[in-house]
Amino acid sequence: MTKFFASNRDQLITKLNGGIIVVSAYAAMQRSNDTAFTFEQEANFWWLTGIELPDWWLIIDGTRRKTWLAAPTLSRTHEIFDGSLSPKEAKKISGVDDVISQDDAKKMLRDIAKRHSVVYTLGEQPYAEYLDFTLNPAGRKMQEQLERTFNSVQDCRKELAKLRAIKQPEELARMKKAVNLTVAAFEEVKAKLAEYSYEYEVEAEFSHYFRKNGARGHSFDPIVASGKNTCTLHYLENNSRLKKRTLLLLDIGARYEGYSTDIARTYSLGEPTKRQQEIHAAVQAAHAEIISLLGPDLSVEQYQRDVDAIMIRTLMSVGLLKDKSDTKNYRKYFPHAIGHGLGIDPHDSLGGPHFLQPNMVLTVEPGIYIPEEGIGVRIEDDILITEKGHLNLSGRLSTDL
Ligand SMILES: [Mn+2]
Repeated sequence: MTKFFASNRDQLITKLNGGIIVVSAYAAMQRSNDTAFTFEQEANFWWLTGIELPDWWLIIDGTRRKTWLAAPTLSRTHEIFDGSLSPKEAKKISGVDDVISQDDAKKMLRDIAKRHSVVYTLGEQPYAEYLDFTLNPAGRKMQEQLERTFNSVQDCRKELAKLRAIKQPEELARMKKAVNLTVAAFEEVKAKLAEYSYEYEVEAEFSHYFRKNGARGHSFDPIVASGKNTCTLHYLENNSRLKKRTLLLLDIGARYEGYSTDIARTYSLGEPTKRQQEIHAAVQAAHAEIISLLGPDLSVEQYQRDVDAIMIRTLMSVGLLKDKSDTKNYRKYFPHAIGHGLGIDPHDSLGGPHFLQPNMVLTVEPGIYIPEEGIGVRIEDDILITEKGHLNLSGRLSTDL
């Protein structure tokens, strides 16, 4: 993959017309007392370097086409407990010209700032205010440090998102493996459905399957929701007893070789009721119809209008909407987006395109949630946009109840 990371840096240099780019890896985050959460790298940093460790920096001089990694200075204790990466190994993974210390990097940046007034970095994440959690501090720290050195610090998140939205052959190969692994796990769980008594047993089956087959684990915390829990969109407790004649909503994806999957199916526990069958069939039909719309050059605005029309018609067909103008109930019974980009992150940015393009990967996940009836159904597939249309990467997994 060394060539892949090097060519990604070249693509970014071209996109920014040369220029100086400095980005930081994520920092490790505290779990409790003196232990850290399992480290997950910032997706852009990984895409540019392949380095999976915290606190490293990438420096790109786009004018001279030179690249460096700056290694954090680790204490001896830190090295003994957490291991480290030698400069030689880091160079081999990333293909950068050189690996230097962060003290040397700071001196170098002061020097570069004499010739360049502008530096690009990954600033504060957009929508930061809407996210109800604390962001990783590494990006902000880097931004503040650069503001002390350069006249102007500019954000290159958008440019990176646009580049990353178009998946390359190496990435598609990995994503297909991740999808196949997730599909196989769903098939195994569905075949053994009668054996489980609690939601967490189903979760454990997926975790076991993923790790046993070499996946890092889950792309996101798995959703295993039964009965009324199916109406909580991001239900994560996964601890209820499975009751007969209720639904089981599974929204899960393996993370494999750096790439995410995101698939949802809704199954019935025992014989489904007439109403459960009716709602499931309605979502299943909408899901197939929406996927059939996808292809290159589809206007994103037009797609959203068509999705709304299909979902409104679907909700009317099962008696949940009286007419098209009832937007309040439309948002009540289908309260989330129809999908999102997929890649290194389970919610990868598509770079805000006006039209879909070949080699974008996105999810399609219509759902209907009726809290007053304890019925929630979601069906989600991972779709690759191709030159001629689309390919449903998870399409071989049955969407049946
Ligand atoms: Mn999703």
